[in-house]
Amino acid sequence: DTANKVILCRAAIAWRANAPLSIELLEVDPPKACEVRIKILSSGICGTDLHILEGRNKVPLPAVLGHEGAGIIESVGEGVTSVKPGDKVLMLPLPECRECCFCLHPKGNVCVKEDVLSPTGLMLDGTSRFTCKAQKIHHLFGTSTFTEYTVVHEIAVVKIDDASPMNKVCIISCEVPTGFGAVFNTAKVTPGSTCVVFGLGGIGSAIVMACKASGACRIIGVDINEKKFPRARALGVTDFLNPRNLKKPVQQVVVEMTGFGADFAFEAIGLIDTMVAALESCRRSYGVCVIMGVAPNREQLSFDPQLINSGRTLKGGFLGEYKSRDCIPKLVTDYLQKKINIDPLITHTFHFERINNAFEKLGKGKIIRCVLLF
Ligand code: CXF
Ligand code: ZN
Repeated sequence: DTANKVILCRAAIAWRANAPLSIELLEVDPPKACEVRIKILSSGICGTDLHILEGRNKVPLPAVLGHEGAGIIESVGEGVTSVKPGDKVLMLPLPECRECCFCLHPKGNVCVKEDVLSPTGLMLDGTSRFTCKAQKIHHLFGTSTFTEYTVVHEIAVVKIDDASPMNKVCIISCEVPTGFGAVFNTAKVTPGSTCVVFGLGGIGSAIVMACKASGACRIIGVDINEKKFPRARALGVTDFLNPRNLKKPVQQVVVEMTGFGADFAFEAIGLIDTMVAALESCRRSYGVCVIMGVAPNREQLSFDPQLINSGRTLKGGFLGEYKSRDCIPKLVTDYLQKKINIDPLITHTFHFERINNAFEKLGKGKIIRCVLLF
């Protein structure tokens, strides 16, 4: 029985950016009031984790990274009512307190208790539950999944169906809602439309699948890595553009291919230039551009305001604008009932201990989405 005791387990610690993670023994404190401790069974590696490790997006370090996790509740702190030990759960990088103005708004999902916009790497009481080598270790986005055990707030965890395959559903913590929600909730892609997707990684792949499911008749995929093209074609991409092989800017080519531009454009990379290219790729009057990539810290987006004056809409939204606790269990049941398919979104599976290997391959574009198994 481990309840109320410190758990000593293996975790991948990011001591600093631009260095491999180190697998260390981590002390994980018991959950305080309104918190839960989880035994992690699987975790996806998201592009955001890579961007943090590369130092492109800053969070407080040292930290346990990872924000796509599936596991089982080990113990709960005082006052926890929505989950109990033994429950299968997903961890949520955006919490849902159900009390703040954003949670109470019918469309809001960026809860005031989030730790994404200006990350502190701490629990809501300003402390950490992780210690390694007598040093306090930070959390990430209130999740931290690259560890055998983690502690999260009750508002950042949700029970999922007992029949959930735990080696797969972890990607429903971020990749799946981010990609599907960009299409279904933010853009609202319509049948017969033309879409362009910048970046054919994990999020871009999910966007392509959702565009196809929405009845888009043409899906233009843009990526500088041509090795991603055959797989993207199988998911629904009809036309490919490698900007490095073009004599003109890619947005100009998209406009020429489509007459006036795409109906819907998606940016799933996180670069300023591709954000502007996506906006310029969509048509005037009613084109919608959705930015899902997260730009490097402190960079500014600038573009000709006439793009907006002439009727384009520029949008974005964390986690595909899904309210996390309300909607993520439903995505899991939709998967179990075969209403949505997520299997093609997992390209590799690695044992947790091989996490550095997975990051190295992800950095080189050799992996789309890897699931770590514990
Ligand atoms: C992150 C950052 C914003 C909240 C969800 C997780 N998005 C994509 O990786
Ligand atoms: Zn993510």
